[in-house]
Amino acid sequence: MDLPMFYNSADEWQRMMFLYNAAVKEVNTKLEIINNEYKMTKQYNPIEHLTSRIKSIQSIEKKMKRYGKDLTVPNIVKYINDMAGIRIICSFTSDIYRIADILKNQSDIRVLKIKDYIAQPKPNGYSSYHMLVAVPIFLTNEKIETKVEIQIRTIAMDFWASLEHKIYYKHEGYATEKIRKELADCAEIVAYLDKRMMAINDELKEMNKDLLGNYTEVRKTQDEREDYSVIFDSM
Ligand code: 0O2
Repeated sequence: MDLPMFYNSADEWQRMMFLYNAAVKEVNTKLEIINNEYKMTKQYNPIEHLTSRIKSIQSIEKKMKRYGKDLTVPNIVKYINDMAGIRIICSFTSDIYRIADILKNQSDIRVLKIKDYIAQPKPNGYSSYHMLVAVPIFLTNEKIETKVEIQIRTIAMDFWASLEHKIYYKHEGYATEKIRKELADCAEIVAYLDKRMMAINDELKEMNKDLLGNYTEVRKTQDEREDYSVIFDSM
């Protein structure tokens, strides 16, 4: 009789954590490559910074309780989508969709779910782009698709979310109606700020394009001059 590869829950737990850690590494590497390519080819980095984490046991317990499920490894794998989480912070909203599209187009990434809380913010004002993806983890003898939740947001959205997380999201019922209202107002300001910053950035890009256009013209005439000088010298 074949022995199951992982025959008790401690081993199952260890294997699960190993896979989620590997998945975070895989996606982090992909993102680093994308950002470096942008830096090399466009002198621009769409990713301001990124953080990653494996969900804490307290957070897992809380979520499983909320879902009314027993705390078992198969249940965690099945019901908790954000065991492996990566948060990407961008300067502009356009970068968010750019990064999301690049990831979606990678052949080894399978998109399982998209939640666009930017197009449709949550009633409390929460705004962020969530992608649930499966990435293949290649082991010695098998390939295991592992889920990673990728949250992509601007610096301003992140500022709002981390404050809201601290004062309300984790302690439902704790915040007063006034605080809730204040937060919703701030979320609107954040959305407005992001729009204005992106408009400034678009304007700068247009100006740069014009400048670069002129620069290319100057280079061309200089290059032509240099070419002539080579011809003249050799005559
Ligand atoms: P923590 O502490 O960040 O880990 P689903 O994935 O569809 O089964 P879930 O998990 O509710 O259901 O998915 P969703 O809506 O994508 O939210 C997942 C994560 O997004 C949360 O993880 C938060 O990190 C963040 N998030 C969602 N809504 C809010 C919000 O209103 N405010 C803030 N600040 N963050 C939010 P966790 O596990 O809930 O928390």
